[in-house]
Amino acid sequence: MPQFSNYINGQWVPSQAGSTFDNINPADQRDVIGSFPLSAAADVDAAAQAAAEAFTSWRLVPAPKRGEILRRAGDIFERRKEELAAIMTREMGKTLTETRGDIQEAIDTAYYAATEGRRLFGMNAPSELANKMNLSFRMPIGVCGIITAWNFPIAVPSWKILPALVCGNTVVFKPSEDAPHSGNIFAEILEEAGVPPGVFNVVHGAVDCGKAIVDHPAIHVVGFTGSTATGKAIAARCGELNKKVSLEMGGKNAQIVMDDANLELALEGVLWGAFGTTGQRCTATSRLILHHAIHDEFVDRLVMAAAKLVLGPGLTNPRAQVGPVINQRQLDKILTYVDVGRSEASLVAGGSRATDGELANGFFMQPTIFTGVQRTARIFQEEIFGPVLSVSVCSSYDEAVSLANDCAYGLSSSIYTNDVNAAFRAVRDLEAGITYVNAPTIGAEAHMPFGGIKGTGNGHREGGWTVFDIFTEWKSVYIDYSGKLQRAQIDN
Ligand code: UN1
Repeated sequence: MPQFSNYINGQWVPSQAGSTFDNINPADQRDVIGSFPLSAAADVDAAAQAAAEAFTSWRLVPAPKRGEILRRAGDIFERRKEELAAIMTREMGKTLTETRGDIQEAIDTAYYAATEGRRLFGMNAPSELANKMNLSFRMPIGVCGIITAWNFPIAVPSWKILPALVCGNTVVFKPSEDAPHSGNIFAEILEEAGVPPGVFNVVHGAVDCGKAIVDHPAIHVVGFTGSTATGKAIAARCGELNKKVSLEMGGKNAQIVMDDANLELALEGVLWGAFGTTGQRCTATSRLILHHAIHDEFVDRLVMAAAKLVLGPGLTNPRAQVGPVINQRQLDKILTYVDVGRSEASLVAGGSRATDGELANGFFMQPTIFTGVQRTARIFQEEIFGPVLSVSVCSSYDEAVSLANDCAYGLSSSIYTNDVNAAFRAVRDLEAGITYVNAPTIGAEAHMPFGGIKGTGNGHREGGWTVFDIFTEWKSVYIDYSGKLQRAQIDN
């Protein structure tokens, strides 16, 4: 079986204790991709020390030069796209079309970060005193600890790592233990692009490894994507340690369909939003709020269309639209929620594991739909992270928005309507970091702010121009060219 390594200070090394974990293909458990280091605090320490040492020189490389390296990384992601898409599909299950899209987000992010090397704009302001100049600059912070989930193994790390690097920071990255191979390819690509040893490090492992990253005194910023429970624990610890932390956590995203909507479009949208990526996106559509006038017809069409979705292994079945869920634990969790749903609402599609033919050895789950879901139901309120859609009925715009907002999360949201007034009101009223009009809840673009409110985030936004606020600190600079002591404010 192939043995994979950590990437520390430009070297491929095993964990110091020699412990490992296996990475398996969720579409076929018999297919073991390889064993990866189960790293502990000592490994994180080696990576953090290398990153701290590398920071002393990387921060001095002009930002446009750092940007050039990231542009080359974008080119290499492009060149290795097909190979990397296959690696990603094999280890985490989504279809090749989707893993190509995942890499495309990294390419877009790399090119954006590359050009940001020539911006990273500071600001200036007039001084209140004569012959004095006030400037402000974005400064790198130091070593960033990046901890991510398995569902976007290249895109989501790229949203954090590439902006962090262009700002002059160095990185210790812990990929998800369900998608570690993609993390190693990330390192190979950055190395080939010219990122110097120690600037980017990969440490594989599980909870202990993540905790060691959060705790390490040389790591000053933590960027996390994953569950709300883990994110809150990280935030609490970062509070104690006074570290900057950016969190992207759960979602329970609603698509509203009003009675005047283009139903064909809304149907396509919800199929993609709810069952694309097997429902395993933080932006996935997990609630559908239907106006009562179109409810029955829409549900009929949705149930028929969901039954036609082709489940299959993305690597070997080019017709596959819905891959497996990530692992046994997640499959069990989804099935438990289906049981909960049966007691709360009506199951109208799916509800079971799928095991026919080529699905027999994978963690496949039928696209599942519940109707009559009340706002108090657990399947209305709690993130399931699988191909399970909860349908609720509303009788007005106000009720639709009240249902959509009656939730602990606030990542993405969507409304299908042809009423321009309702569309604009929804943009104003939906409590979420992202609102789509006549488009599904998934599909954020890399150059726009990405993140959520309420239980989803802690006030930061990745993507676009806003991510640079996470990975820099402002420095204010005063230059006095009067040749005398000038006192500010009340000192005068
Ligand atoms: C995620 O699920 O963590 O907007 C990210 C989207 C994708 C990113 C999802 N571009 O659906």
